[in-house]
Amino acid sequence: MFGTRSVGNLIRVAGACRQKHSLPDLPYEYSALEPVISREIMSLHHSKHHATYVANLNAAEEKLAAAQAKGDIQTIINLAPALKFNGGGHINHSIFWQNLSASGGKPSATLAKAIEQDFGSLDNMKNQLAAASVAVQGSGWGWLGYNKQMRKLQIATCVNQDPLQATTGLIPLFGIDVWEHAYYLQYKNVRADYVKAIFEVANWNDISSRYENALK
Ligand code: MN3
Repeated sequence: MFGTRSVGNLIRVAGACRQKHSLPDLPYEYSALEPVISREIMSLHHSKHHATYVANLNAAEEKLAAAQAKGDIQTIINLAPALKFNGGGHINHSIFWQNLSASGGKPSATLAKAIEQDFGSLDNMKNQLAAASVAVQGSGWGWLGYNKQMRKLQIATCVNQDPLQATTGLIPLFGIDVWEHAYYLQYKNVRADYVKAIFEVANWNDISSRYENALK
């Protein structure tokens, strides 16, 4: 039997073991994606925007742990939006940096075949993903995802920082951040130009390996 004191100790130990999230390093220099995405955008986007999601996620998790320790259900429920927004922001951007590369390459043979099967051609897929991303009202993301139940590639969009898999069930392969902070300094109000250009720096090695992992 645990006495009150040892339960308290267990909670403290669990709290101490909880891992803080940290901002992942970019796998390239801030200037690596120029001229498609400027150094200034990449620097602000990673070191300010993504860093803020990480800091606010850690802060929300700390409050959650304290509320759980006290059995404070009201506070736990009230923390849900902050966990979703900042946790989603951290998940989405961690994928996004990996999804991009100066040496884009092309889809693996396996992914190329699936794209052809589900969209007719690579250009059709790009056009559908671009159109969906441009059409997101306000802030959000356009995604190429994999539907494991239907064994199909699908295009989807999410608002705000809602993470694709938790929201739609699709496994994220390639995401396009269409928040204004992702393009406004360079493309101003013309989101369509940014979305069209981003395919030039799509990291097909990363996208293909996400697809191949999703098949397992
Ligand atoms: Mn962003």
